[in-house]
Amino acid sequence: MQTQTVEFIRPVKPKTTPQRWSVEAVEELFKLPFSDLMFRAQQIHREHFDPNAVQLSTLLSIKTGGCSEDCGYCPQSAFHDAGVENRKMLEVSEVVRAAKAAQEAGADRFCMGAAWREPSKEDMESVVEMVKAVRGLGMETCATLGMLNDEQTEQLRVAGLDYYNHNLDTSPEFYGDIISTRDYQDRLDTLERVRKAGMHVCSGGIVGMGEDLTQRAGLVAQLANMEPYPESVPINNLVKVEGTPLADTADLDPLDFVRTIAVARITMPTARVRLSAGRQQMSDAIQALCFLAGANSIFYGDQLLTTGNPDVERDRALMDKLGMYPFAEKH
Ligand code: SAM
Ligand code: DTB
Ligand code: SF4
Repeated sequence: MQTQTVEFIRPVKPKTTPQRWSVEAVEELFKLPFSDLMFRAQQIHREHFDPNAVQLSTLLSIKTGGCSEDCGYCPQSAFHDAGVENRKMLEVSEVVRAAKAAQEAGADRFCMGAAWREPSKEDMESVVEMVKAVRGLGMETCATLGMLNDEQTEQLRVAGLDYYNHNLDTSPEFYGDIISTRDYQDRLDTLERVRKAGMHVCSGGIVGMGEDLTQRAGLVAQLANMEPYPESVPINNLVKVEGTPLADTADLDPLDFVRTIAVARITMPTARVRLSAGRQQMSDAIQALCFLAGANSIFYGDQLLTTGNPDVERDRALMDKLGMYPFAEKH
């Protein structure tokens, strides 16, 4: 791995590394002076990663809309009228075509997302074929399909799934304000099954949903205290979609988003922290601060699931401007 650590900012290991992060300790990190927080995050980032390399994941919605869950942020919930057209599952050939295009554009991971509470037996048959085919292209595979049982995690592992994305989304205390059709424990149970099956865990959350600082810290503490913590941690800024209950939520101060990235980096030093949804609405300057705070992964390609993302040209220009490069091209 290429390291570019300069002597005078060589990371200093804290004398006592907390094994478990209390919500209070995470909240204290959030309250640090901005420069001190960024400095700590940079130290830890450089201890574990090439600070100029960014991992690129492309998303594809393999089944869109009509979801039976009532997540307040999500345009794909059947409870809301966000104008998303319900579509049946894509054919395997369509998924492979999209994965090849993503690979040619420089993505190294391909994430297949479905608007399901959980996949059915028939759904799993198609998903298994998709995972095998994308893996066959030499890409890392990721899927996000809702809740899984033991049989399904095993099927995905055998098919060659590298990562399973299942977000905790917010703190246990705020969860009920956002979702009523499932419990926090349901999410934790699926994550445990994914881990037990031997796949990498991708789990993060959304900020800017009206949570207070303690609740934001509560999400990070939950993630950081998982044993082990997730290999991949997507931090999403709420994309406000007309027709969803959260459409009129007050804007999060962009610097508070940057702080969340920094706190995730400090509490989960070896995780890939992904600057996820919300980049289209973000300035280059804020994105640069997110990279400085320890983000080292992005969604790459002009579409998230149902909403937009910066196009490849804008992201390539941003990487060039910052002297950054795709992780897979240099490593
Ligand atoms: N249905 C599956 C599930 O909920 O796990 C997989 C797809 S779901 C769309 C994946 C994740 O997208 C959610 O957990 C949430 O974190 C994120 N997401 C959905 N709508 C969003 C929005 N409007 N803004 C930011 N993130 C969002
Ligand atoms: C994640 O944490 N964010 C992605 C991915 N995992 C599946 C999804 C973002 C969705 C944003 C709203 C949309 O495009 O529908
Ligand atoms: Fe369904 Fe996932 Fe959207 Fe919730 S976040 S409504 S489970 S697609």
